[in-house]
Amino acid sequence: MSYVDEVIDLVVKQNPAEPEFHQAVKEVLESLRAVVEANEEQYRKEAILERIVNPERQFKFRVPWVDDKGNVQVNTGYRVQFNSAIGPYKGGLRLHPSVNLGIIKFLGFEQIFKNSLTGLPIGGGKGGSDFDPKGKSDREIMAFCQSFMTELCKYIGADTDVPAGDIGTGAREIGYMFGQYKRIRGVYEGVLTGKGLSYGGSLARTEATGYGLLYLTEEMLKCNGKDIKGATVCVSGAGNVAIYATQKAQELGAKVVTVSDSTGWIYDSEGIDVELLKEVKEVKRARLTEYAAARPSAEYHEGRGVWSIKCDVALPCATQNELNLDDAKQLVANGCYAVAEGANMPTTMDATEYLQKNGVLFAPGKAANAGGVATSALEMSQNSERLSWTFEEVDSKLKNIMVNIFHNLDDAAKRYNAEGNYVVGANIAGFEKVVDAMLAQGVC
Ligand code: NDP
Ligand code: 2IT
Repeated sequence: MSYVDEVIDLVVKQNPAEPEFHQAVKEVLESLRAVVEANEEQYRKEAILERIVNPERQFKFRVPWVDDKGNVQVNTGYRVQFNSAIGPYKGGLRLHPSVNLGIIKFLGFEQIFKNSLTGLPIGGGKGGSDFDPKGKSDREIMAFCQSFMTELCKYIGADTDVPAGDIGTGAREIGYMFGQYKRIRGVYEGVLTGKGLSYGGSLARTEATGYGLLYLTEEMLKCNGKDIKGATVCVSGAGNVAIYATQKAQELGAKVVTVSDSTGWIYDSEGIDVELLKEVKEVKRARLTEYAAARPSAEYHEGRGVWSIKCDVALPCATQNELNLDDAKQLVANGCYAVAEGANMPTTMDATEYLQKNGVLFAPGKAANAGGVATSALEMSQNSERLSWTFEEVDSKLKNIMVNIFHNLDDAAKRYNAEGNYVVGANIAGFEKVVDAMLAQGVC
């Protein structure tokens, strides 16, 4: 059996009931076959693959907090410190009822390669909790965040592990967590990114994931003889990534006709009104029905259905496995020619293969959504030098990073005879740097 297959089997055996983690490992290792075969003897001897699929450390902890009725609620918190070969652990905190160890491990594993692709010195980590922020008062959110950080603060630090936002964790939650860290540890340092601008946050971090997605998509289209200008785009999600992806797509001359949330989706024939979407989602924290109520050109539909709308470019920006084989067939039948993942692993493996086989340009999340974490690393730099850069400075660095990422994947795919396969390119380019650092640092 090949080394890759042996390690995939081992991961499935050693991590039962963690299907998303298995999926992420399979996707990465399948892409690395050619590299692993070329270095098999050394990698086996050094147990490179066994090491890379095992987190360096993982924490699971109790998070008790008091709700508005005076009752104690208990959630579970996680932080997985996956790989520190190229820098301190870096990655977001997800607050969603679906969170479990397997979800955090899949996200942490992806983060290793994503962070490597940014070209910046950040290792891979991820955390979160099964806490559901929906319907909670501000005081309840604060109570949860303070309790969560009371435990998490023992394991993180500006040079150790620097968490940030993800699903359910935005500026409000980061603020409460930062305050609690400072209070317990007594240090004012860049221990979290995505902070508010008044206490060490970076301009353009809020926009960075969505903007970065469009910078990479624009470059991918350009290099394949297409143009984002004039394209019809379907976006899923209506959170941080989806909102700023929509905004940048429209700035670049595309028309975004859909967004979605966990209960339904919008088709807006006139193009999504981003200011209205921000008002509904960022300010009121309301459902998309409110968007439809305020906008005559918008239709609201219950359930899922974004990928049934005819488009040139599809940008899944909500959550994992939200674009399946049937959706991929529909996109291809409707003439879609590019898919770029704003979310982490939103496309199932069979859907990805179908899209690629049918000539659809496919940019995987670990490359396409790397603008968020890259700008987090720029926030860390600003915190270290105790300076703040202008919006234009951060945004132009972000754009350069995304264009470079695209060319790195493109080159890596070509080097291994997989031209145009950006999944293979991203995994190889991300892996090479991490492995080089791991080998240099000896057995650790
Ligand atoms: P938000 O919490 O801001 O928004 C998430 C959006 O996706 C919401 O519209 C939410 O609907 C929807 N959603 C979440 N879970 C589900 C689900 N199970 N089924 C259907 N819809 C769902 O998160 P972000 O925008 O920050 O994150 C979106 C994706 O992008 C995630 O995969 C995240 O890991 C990834 N990502 C985020 C980065 C960042 O910087 N924030 C960086 C890189 C990747 P509702 O409003 O109903 O909850
Ligand atoms: O998935 C991701 O890359 C994020 N949620 C952002 C992580 C970060 O540290 O900014």
